[in-house]
Amino acid sequence: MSRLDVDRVRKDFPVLEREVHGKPLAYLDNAATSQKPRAVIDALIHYYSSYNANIHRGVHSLSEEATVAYEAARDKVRDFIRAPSSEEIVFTRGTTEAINLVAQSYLRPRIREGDEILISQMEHHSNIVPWQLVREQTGAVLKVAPINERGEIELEQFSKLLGPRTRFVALAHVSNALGTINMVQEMVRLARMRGVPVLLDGAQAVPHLPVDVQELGCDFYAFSGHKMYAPTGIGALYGRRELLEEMEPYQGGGEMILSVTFEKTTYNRVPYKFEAGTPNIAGAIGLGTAIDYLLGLDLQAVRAHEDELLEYATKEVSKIPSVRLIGTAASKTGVLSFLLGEIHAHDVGTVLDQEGIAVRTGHHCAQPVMDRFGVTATARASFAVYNTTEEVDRLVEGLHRTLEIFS
Ligand code: C6P
Repeated sequence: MSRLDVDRVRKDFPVLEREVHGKPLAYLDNAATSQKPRAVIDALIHYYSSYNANIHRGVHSLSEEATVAYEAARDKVRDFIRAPSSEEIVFTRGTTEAINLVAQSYLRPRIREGDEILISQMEHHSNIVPWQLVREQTGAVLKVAPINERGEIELEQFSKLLGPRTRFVALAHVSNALGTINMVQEMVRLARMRGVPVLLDGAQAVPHLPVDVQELGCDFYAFSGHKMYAPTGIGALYGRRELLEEMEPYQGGGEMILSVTFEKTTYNRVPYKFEAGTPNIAGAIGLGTAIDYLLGLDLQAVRAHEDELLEYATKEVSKIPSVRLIGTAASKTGVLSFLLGEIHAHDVGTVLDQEGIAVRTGHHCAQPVMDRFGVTATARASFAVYNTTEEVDRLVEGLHRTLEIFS
C-alpha cells in the first residue's frame, strides 16, 4: 500500500486555499459536510453549461445525454456500495429522506400497535424521528439499545432487545457524535436470524469505510453524498429488490408513474416509483464524479491516513489535562468529540474559528448521546482525506489559546 500524497490531494480542493480571519483554513468539520474537489465542481459546471435537460422525458439530444449521465451515476453508486443491481438504488435528497422513505413506505403499512422498532442510543435525529412518526401513526413501540461508557453498543444488550414483537431495526453504521464503528454485520445477522429487516444509516460510514451491502446483509442502506465529497441535496437508498418491489410509494408525482387516469394510477417500476418529480440531476452526476474521485485515490491509503489522523488527534488532544473525550470506542473513524474543562463548546468553537479552524459544536443532532454522557454539547473535530497532522497541531494550539482566554 502506498502512502497518500496529501499535498497533492489538497490541491484538488479549491476552498482549502482560502483564509479565515487572516489564517489558513483548517477545515475539521467534515462530518457535517465535506469540501468538494475540483472534479465535482467541474462536473456541475459541465452539466449546466453543456447538457442541462430533464431526464427520462425528452427524445432530444440534451435530454438523452442528461439521462445517460444520471443513470451512469446510479451504476456508480451500485458498484460503490456493492449492491447487486442498479434497480435497488433510489436517489434521494440524502440520508434523512432515505430513512423517511423506508419509515413511511416500508414500515408504516406493515407494523401494528404494540410491535417494536429497535434503534440505538447513539442515533442521529434522522434515525430517531422518522420512527417516532411511525410510532405516532401506528401505536408501535420504540426500543432503544443502550451504549456503554466508551460509546459502544454491546451485542448482548442489543440481542436481548430483539424480541418476538421486533419488526424493524435501524442502526448507525458509524456514529456522527462519537465516531464509533458499530458491529453492524453481527447485529444484522442477529436481527435477520429472527426474520427482522434492518436499515443501516451509512451517512458517516461511506466517506471512510469500504461498504459492501451484500456482505453486511442489510435490507436497506441510506447515505448522503455531501459528506463524501459530492454536492448537497443528493444521496441514495439501497433497498433489497423484494422489499422495494412490495413497497408502495409515499410521494406521488411525475416520473413515478406508468399511467394516470382519474380512476387509477399504475406506478413505474423500481427504483423510479420512489423518485417522484424532477430529481437532483446535477447532484446525482456530481455524486458519480465524487465516487470516481474517491476510487481514483488509493482507498486503503485513504483509510490509513484518516486512521492515523484520528489516532494522532486523540493522543495530542488528550494531553491537555482538562480535556474529556466523549466517545472512546475500540473501533472508531473520522470523529473526535470532546469537552474542554468547563468552557462551553460554543466558546471553544468561536475561539478556534478566530484561528481559522472550523469544528462543529453543539449536540450534533444526537441529543440522546449528549444526555447519555450528561452533557449538552461537545466540540467535534472530524477528518477527511485532505486533513493533515499540522492541522491537528493547530487545533491543539487553538485549544491552549482557548484555555488561556477563559482562565
Ligand atoms: N450529520 C453532522 O454534523 P443528511 O442531513 O440527510 O445529509 O444526513 C443526516 C444524518 C444522518 N445520520 C448520520 C449518522 C449523520 O451524521 C447525519 C448528518 C451531520 O453530524 C449534520 S447534522
